[in-house]
Amino acid sequence: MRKTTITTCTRDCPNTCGLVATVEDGVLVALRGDPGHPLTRGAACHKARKYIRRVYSPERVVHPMIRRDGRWERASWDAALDLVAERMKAVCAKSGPEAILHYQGYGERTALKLLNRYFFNLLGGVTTLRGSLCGGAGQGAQELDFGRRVSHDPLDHRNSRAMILWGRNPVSTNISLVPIIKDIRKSGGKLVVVDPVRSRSAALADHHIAPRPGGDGYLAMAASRLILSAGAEDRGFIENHSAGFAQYREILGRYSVDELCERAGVTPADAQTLADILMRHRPTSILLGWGLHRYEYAHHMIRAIDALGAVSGIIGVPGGGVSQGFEEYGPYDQDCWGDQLNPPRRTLLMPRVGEEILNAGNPRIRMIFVTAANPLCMAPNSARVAEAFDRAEFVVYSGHFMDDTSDHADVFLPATTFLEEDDVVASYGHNYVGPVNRVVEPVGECRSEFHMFHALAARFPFAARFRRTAAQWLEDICSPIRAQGCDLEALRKGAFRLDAPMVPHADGIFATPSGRFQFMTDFDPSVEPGVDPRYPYRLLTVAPHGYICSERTMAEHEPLPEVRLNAAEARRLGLRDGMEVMVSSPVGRIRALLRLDATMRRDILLAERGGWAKAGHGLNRLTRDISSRVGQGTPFYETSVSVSACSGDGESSAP
Ligand SMILES: Nc1nc2c(c(=O)[nH]1)N[C@H]1C(S)=C(S)[C@@H](COP(=O)(O)OP(=O)(O)OC[C@H]3O[C@@H](n4cnc5c(=O)[nH]c(N)nc54)[C@H](O)[C@@H]3O)O[C@H]1N2
Ligand SMILES: Nc1nc2c(c(=O)[nH]1)N[C@H]1C(S)=C(S)[C@@H](COP(=O)(O)OP(=O)(O)OC[C@H]3O[C@@H](n4cnc5c(=O)[nH]c(N)nc54)[C@H](O)[C@@H]3O)O[C@H]1N2
Ligand code: SF4
Ligand SMILES: [Mo]
Repeated sequence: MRKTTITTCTRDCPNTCGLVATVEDGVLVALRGDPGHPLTRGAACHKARKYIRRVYSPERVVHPMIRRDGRWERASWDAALDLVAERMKAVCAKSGPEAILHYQGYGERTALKLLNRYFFNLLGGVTTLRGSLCGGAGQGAQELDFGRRVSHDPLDHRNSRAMILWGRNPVSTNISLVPIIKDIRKSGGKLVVVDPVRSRSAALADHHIAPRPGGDGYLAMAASRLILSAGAEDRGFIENHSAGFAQYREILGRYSVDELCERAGVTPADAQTLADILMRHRPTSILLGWGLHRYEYAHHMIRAIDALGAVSGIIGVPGGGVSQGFEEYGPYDQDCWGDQLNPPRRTLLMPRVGEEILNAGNPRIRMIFVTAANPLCMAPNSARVAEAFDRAEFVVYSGHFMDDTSDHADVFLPATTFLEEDDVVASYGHNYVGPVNRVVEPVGECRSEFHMFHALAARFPFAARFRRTAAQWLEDICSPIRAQGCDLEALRKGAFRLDAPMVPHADGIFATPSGRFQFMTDFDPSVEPGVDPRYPYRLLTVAPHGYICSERTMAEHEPLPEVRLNAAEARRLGLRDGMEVMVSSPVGRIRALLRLDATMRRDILLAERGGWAKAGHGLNRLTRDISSRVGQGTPFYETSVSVSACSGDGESSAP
């Protein structure tokens, strides 16, 4: 029997594709793009096809497990949930609910996920996280300039006569932008990629500008100066819709264009190229990526780019804008999180989660419950995170595979994938909300987190307040979507475009205190960290092309992670292609396989994030756990490293 079902990909990816799943005799055999999806239009990435292998992987954990005397044993759901409930009750009775930390990750961000936190709020309100491992800094910076971060609908980029991908690599991370880019170029428009690395997207570009990591603010200021000195700025916008221009201009006046370019690590010709694109290809759209967020002073860069957009007259204009992301939890009834049920509870800063858990007192963190995350691999300074998890008495892990985090857990609750559950998902890359329709029966004994928390709630006095069907809950959670005229039955059949502007700020009104676009007025580069000569290379751990974050299996790992270094730099260090090297940072070190690259900047070491520590990867053993100054983001790239040859015994030796 062959059957097709439409659904939506819920993986941590801004594309949020509409999919068509084909099932034969109850087994998923194909996962393709849904041609009926208005934005993703039948495209889906190679990772979608590969996902079938993940669903049926022999490594997938498909039964609840309890660790006894250090060894995992298969358990029934009743035994696992009884144990979890018993420990929760004991911790709450003795230390209060804030002794429990709920760590909700980015693995799946659907409507029903709101109920995970609702459960913990019914429990009395536990410790949760604040800040972000992903987009915090960019959001915080854009809120300062625009009041709210609102992006152009991706379909509006079709009106662009040029596009600047700034720290973003959609060929790997956001494929539905690729046909739009190709169309812009086909009609004579230009693509500029600003990225220290020659990414796959740079290969599509007319111009690739490679600033030093974190140097983008100066590049943006240089281009802005050039536009101003050509008299090509948008006077009308500046006078009628902005605030702070005089101070911004004063900041620009502190440097010559050459000085700015030098600080950015680019040539004056690069800055001129950027300015020329903005002056001659009106309108140009600027798309900010997440690569820009991972710096302590990310707001210096992002605010300077926003200001460049304002000077060049692309704000509020079709085909223009400085766009970044969308609110994936935005379209739901926020009361369903349940935060209003309790007074405000303790939160821990996500970018420093290891340290924060270790320092939490009164009560200390005694129990950790992880959903859809792999913090032991993906949070910075993972050795510290491991120490923190080991300090907790009891760790519950809901997930798919025996990854780095489950290695520190006491109970493993096997979760379904999106192909085995009914839900609704919005996107952080566009304005459509889509149906998650169950395509196959849950593999083994896997349960959706909704059913997990439902069964767990049944063990508590508040059971009745959770006890409703998923469909009933979705009616409530999605009530704002229903109010926009989309009933859930219609949503099961296809994506719905939320009520969101195609072109934000077209009315020239901003949600800032002045109601105007706010130019940056407090730029002080003296606070930015300098380079420690012992660690001369900036470690960039970027999104891999083949995987999403740490979603892999043990079998999919090469023995060592690859790191890429400029070839001349490697020669200077006496290192050769294919050599095993030791990469050291102020917080840790790892072994890696060295690859040389003749085209790369000399001041970076490039690697792909997401490989597991237990498989010999674990790049976050190197990263520093600090928080961005604005937006509580995680400056993963604020880590500098040294590279040296490995001697056989695991000690590093100077070349
Ligand atoms: N294939 C795949 N797709 C994914 C993911 C994945 O892991 N794999 N992850 C998903 C997630 S969680 C996210 S947040 C998004 C991320 O999506 P993107 O932002 O597109 O991807 P990143 O690799 O995080 O960063 C983009 C680029 O920023 C560059 N960069 C680093 N530092 C700087 C800098 O100082 N200046 C400039 N101009 N550029 C810089 C990097 O070299 C990189 O090429 O992708 C999502 N999609
Ligand atoms: N060094 C370095 N580290 C980084 C970054 C970087 O650029 N460099 N980028 C950061 C970014 S942008 C992000 S978003 C974070 C991601 O950080 P995390 O969210 O902690 O990590 P993921 O690898 O996405 O792990 C998500 C897990 O959830 C599982 N999962 C998926 N759906 C479900 C579900 O419904 N229920 C349950 N229980 N599990 C599910 C997946 O199988 C996967 O194991 O990592 C950050 N870490
Ligand atoms: S991973 Fe991203 S691009 Fe691939 S199918 Fe899912 S949403 Fe689409
Ligand atoms: Mo992310």
